[in-house]
Amino acid sequence: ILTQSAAWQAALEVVESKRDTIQAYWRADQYSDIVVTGCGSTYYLSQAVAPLLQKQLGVRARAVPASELLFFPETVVVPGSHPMLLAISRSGHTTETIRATQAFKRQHRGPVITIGCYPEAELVGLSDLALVIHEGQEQSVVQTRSFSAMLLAAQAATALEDASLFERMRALPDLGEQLIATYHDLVKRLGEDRHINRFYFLGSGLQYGLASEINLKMKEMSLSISEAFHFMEFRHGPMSMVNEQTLVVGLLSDTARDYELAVLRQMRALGAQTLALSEQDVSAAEVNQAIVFNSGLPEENRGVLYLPLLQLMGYYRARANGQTPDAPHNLTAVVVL
Ligand code: F1P
Repeated sequence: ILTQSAAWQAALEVVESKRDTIQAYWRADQYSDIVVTGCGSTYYLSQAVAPLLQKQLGVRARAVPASELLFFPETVVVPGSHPMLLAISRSGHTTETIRATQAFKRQHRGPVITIGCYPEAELVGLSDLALVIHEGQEQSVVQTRSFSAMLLAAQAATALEDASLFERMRALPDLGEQLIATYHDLVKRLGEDRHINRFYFLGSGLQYGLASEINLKMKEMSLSISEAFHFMEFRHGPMSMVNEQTLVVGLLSDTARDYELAVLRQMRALGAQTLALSEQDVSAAEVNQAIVFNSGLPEENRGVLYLPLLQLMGYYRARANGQTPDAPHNLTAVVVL
């Protein structure tokens, strides 16, 4: 978790080295829409990347778990359409992702782009274009630095049209390190607070997939009760679970920030502790705690900043519970059928 800025640097370099090829794919008129797929963490990454592609490229994009694409392709691909596939997998060996990609290639003529961390992976061999971030490799079963490096690759790839924006993204590795230095104690304290016994992670738009992934980190590392919701959806039922032993974490967007802060205020009034992650300052009257980025980057490009501190919170919670975060209950690094 603490070494991921090196992987972010590498992700930016990989994207830059393939600049022309990536832009050629984005401009291509050979596809009608984009299907984004993966399993587990990389499905949640797909949930973060699909809305980004749709927003930035102006083409319909949808995230589905690889198993759904494999077993129920007719619920994903519209007959007569010519989709492009973006398959994401840290290992490049997960069975559902491989089989879904093979089936996609048999059934459709659209290009296959992949994002991963292992150059020799089977998935790379199935790709027309592979973005491989070797530096994203990690020994832990749960995905942490691999996830953020692959997310950054996707965000950087959609920023290539705007040279000055891409340049500004080069500040992200340093910003990430500064954030960890500033807020490490805060997330350690929250993670170790045994008074808290349920965690909710709220994110909307581009942040929903990130909230889902951080919820998964908390679950797999520490076996805590943890769930992710869209901000406003939380008020339609799930908030019945809120009490004084709840931590509600909000990954604030740029566009719906006022509504999102209102949800956090409401949960605080119901007794929850609240933590906001935000580009701009948040007053202490709004939330109990805030992590402020001050990156100067729009949410389309700063997604990685939401991750390391919340991954750390899951790590400290796991340690406080007596678990080994690198060896989670019932899990293996690669799931093969
Ligand atoms: C997908 C994945 C991981 C999860 C676990 C099992 O792997 O579901 O997200 O943490 O290790 O595999 P991959 O296809 O991204 O390698």
